[in-house]
Amino acid sequence: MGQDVTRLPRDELRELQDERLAETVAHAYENVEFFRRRFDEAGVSPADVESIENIETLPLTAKEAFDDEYPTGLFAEDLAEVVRLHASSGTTSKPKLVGYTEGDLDVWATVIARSLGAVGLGRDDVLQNAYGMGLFTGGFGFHDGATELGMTVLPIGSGQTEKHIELMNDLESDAICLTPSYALYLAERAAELGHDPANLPLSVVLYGAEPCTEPMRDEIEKRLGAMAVENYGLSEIIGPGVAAECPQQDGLHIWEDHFYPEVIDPATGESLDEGEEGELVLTTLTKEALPMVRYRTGDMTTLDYDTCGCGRTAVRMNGVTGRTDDLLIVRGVNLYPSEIESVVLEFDAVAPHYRIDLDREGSLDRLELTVELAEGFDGSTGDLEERLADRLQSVLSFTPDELRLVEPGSIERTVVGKVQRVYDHR
Ligand code: DLL
Repeated sequence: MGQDVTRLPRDELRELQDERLAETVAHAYENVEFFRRRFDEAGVSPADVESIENIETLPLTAKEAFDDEYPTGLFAEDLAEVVRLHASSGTTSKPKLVGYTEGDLDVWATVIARSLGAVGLGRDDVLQNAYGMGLFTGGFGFHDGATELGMTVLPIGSGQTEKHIELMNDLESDAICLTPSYALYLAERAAELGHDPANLPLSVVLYGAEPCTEPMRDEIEKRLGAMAVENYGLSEIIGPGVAAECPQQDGLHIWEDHFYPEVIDPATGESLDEGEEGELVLTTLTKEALPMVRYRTGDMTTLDYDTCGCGRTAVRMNGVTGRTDDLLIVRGVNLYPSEIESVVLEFDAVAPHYRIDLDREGSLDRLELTVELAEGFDGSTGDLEERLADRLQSVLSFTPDELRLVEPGSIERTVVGKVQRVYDHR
């Protein structure tokens, strides 16, 4: 077996990245008019980019590029070379259309296989894929990666909860990949059907595609009686497979031989140091159909370059704490929904289901927080409301204008696609 690239001494990895960055920049410049124009405007020619040291001379790429260049203006290969398209649904804009060559699909399968292998999965294991099999990158991404690893894959997809539970029991499936909100729903549904969710055969739950705080992860582990590990990625870069947790559960390893990460201050675009929280910026190092240079993901995180407890040298990103566009500014207080989630889930008396509604009353913002009570709660709701409000005030210096505790099961569950917890009616 060749050397494991995720454990390379960092200077050796850097040499590989230097080489691949230069190739990517040349490829993007020669084949994508958008990049040629942007690099010319910034006064950088591909010949100037010899190593990662030069990366900051390159312009950042904003999400709007996908809209401006829709449908395939960002592609560096003809459609004849492109063997697959996926899309991420933009809520306000056109879908972001992303293309893959045969080579890109190989890379994708490699990085997902690596992510699955990092948690000990392999040929002898059965994976249930609960991500949507379609234009969304989650389903096909995991399918191809698990196949590459030689796992036995069940492409059930999203929304077929009973089928998942039935087949899981019959086949003694070891692992499932799904969104964190669907993981909780699966546990709930299994209980309704008379199973003890903690006794389902799963040993690994791979969750991703949505934010998930640590207390939410703890809930998933407790309810499903399995280790829950996080996966991260985005369509514009490749899909899932950009970064994955190992069993240390201490940050997600970015597969840096394919994706080069930076963290910037989202307001100024300045690069931040290791450990400082900011917006994750990614550059693809091996993509053919859709090379991306310094792409602003909109996801907030920090990077940690210390060698992980698992021995891998690959940099780790923290779980995404929020998106730059998730930031709620309510009466001058800056809040991320994830911060509210972390406080709410400290309370055993509530279930991990909540929603945030924002309204405007006159010139004032109004935030209403609705939280579900835990099954079997028989205490005083007035008292619980007060304790929740006090805790939010002391941790976040913020009290919702209205805090509502509702019966278990009354907040709608998301069975297909990504959960929405914030409703901005302003
Ligand atoms: O969600 C790819 C994916 C599929 C990742 C399955 C992991 C598992 P998009 O639909 O393009 O791709 O959405 C990408 O989702 O920029 C983040 O804001 C969010 N996201 C993805 N993974 C995580 C995560 C897929 N682990 C956008 N934690 C990203 C928080 C995540 N947010």
